[in-house]
Amino acid sequence: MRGGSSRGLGLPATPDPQFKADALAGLASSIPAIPARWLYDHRGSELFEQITELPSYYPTKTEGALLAEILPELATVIPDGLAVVEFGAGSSTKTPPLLRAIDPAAYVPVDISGDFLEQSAADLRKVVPGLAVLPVAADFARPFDLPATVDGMAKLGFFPGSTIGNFVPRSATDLLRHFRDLLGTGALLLIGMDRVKPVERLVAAYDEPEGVTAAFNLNLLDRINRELDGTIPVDAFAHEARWNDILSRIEMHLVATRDVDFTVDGQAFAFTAGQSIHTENSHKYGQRGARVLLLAGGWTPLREWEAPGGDFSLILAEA
Ligand code: AVI
Repeated sequence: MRGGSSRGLGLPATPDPQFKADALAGLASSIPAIPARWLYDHRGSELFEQITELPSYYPTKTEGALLAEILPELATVIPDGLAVVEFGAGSSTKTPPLLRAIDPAAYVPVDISGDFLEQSAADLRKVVPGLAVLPVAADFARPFDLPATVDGMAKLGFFPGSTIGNFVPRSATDLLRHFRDLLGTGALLLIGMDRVKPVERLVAAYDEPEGVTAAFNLNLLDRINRELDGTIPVDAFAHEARWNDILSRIEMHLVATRDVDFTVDGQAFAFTAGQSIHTENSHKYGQRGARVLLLAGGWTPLREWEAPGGDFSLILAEA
């Protein structure tokens, strides 16, 4: 769930009002929780890129290898000359091979982070000459318009990385419906979904010895201190990755290691040792569950490709 705003050192002139509202309400809640989109300031986005390279974080590498393997087949099932719309494009490295294989007329990367977007659009124009690259700086989960140039073109939505897993199922179906409304009836969607697997592997992917995921999670507290005038003693919180079996998801938490008092934007908070702030969900799907989620979101699965051992899947669906 890439999102939020990244802004340099010190207090920004105007803190993001939604970040402030989410952080204050989330910390005051009886079950403290802050939406995962706020993990992705500039530092958080850098740390996430590092996470994707970690040996135990399998999703990015597994999906990349699977995509490379199925490109020739994808090229036969996806028509040429359509507009590819990538949701949360970031600094995606998966896209150039896909674009070369399916030969679209236009590519529309959509990302909230203007920095990443402009850089990757410029890189892409060099590696796929002749392709119309039409970046859109927007939060893909909220309403936005596609560039007029792609009006009338058939569309392929591309939503890799298992980012759908960062939405609770009800929001995930809303998001899929929003993609359907945006892309239109008859559009295609290629989506990456992470699968349920042994708990030890799941937890190891989100709490590794290198400590990068811990830094990614704890950066949220630094961000609150920096942008919302907080006094949170960051060293009094520890990263924890928990498997929630009934909800089929990895949860990231920041757990207080001692009793702490702090303020955020002048508001006082007290946490007791062991109390946690829930910061992210990463849902994992079984084969049938993934298909049902797509159907509930208005997409009919057409083809599915599985990584070895059923670790990850790429599904092509039609609106
Ligand atoms: C972006 N998203 C798919 C990642 C995931 O696996 O849920 C975010 C992440 N959080 C911790 N590690 C990776």
